Amino acid sequence: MTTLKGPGEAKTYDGSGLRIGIIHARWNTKIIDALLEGTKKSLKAAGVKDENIILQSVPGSYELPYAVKQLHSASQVQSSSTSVIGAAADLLGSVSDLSTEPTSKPTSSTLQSPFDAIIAIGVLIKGETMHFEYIADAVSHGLMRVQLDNNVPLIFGLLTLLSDEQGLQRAGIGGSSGKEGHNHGEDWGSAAVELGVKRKGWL
Ligand code: DLZ
Repeated sequence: MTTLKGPGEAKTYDGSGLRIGIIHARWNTKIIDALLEGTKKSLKAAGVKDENIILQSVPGSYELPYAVKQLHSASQVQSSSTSVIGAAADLLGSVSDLSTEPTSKPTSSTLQSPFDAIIAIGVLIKGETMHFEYIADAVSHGLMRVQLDNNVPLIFGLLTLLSDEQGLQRAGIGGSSGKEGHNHGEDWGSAAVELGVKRKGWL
């Protein structure tokens, strides 16, 4: 059934040749974890190999733009290297998730960046002060800037919510059953694959 909201019917894209970075904040962990599950599920359903899904975390959403920028910087440090992912790990600190060398060889489209697309995931929940507004605005602009500066698709996985329940619903774990709502992570995974594949065609 076609719904009013959502990305609409999309073709299935083959993600088997893609390398996808996921950077997520850890604030509001229960919602983040469910969103991550949904994201990885749709990446894998599209054929993205486990070893080509590179996961990294930062404390809060405010740190997302910097972390994404650092991942791209790895390519400038080590552009013709066989270990751009290793360079990304060095720049972000030593994290085991980032130390795995991807199995697929870089293509012409990935020579500029170790990734075909990056997904930035954060959950901001409004409190009693203006903190939420400032962070939501800064992170949104920061992520758009880093996307355009690096010419690599960046999927906007930042939820800006007025209540905890809104977040649980958008992660598919809402209501008294803990199963209500739609997991937006699944849409972000599909968007990353579509944009990663299309980017190769646009280059
Ligand atoms: C400080 C803070 C607050 C109050 N709320 C959130 C939130 O709802 N979601 C989120 O991702 N991060 C939050 N943070 C942390 C900031 O994003 C950031 O990590 C700190 O201000 C340190 O820079």
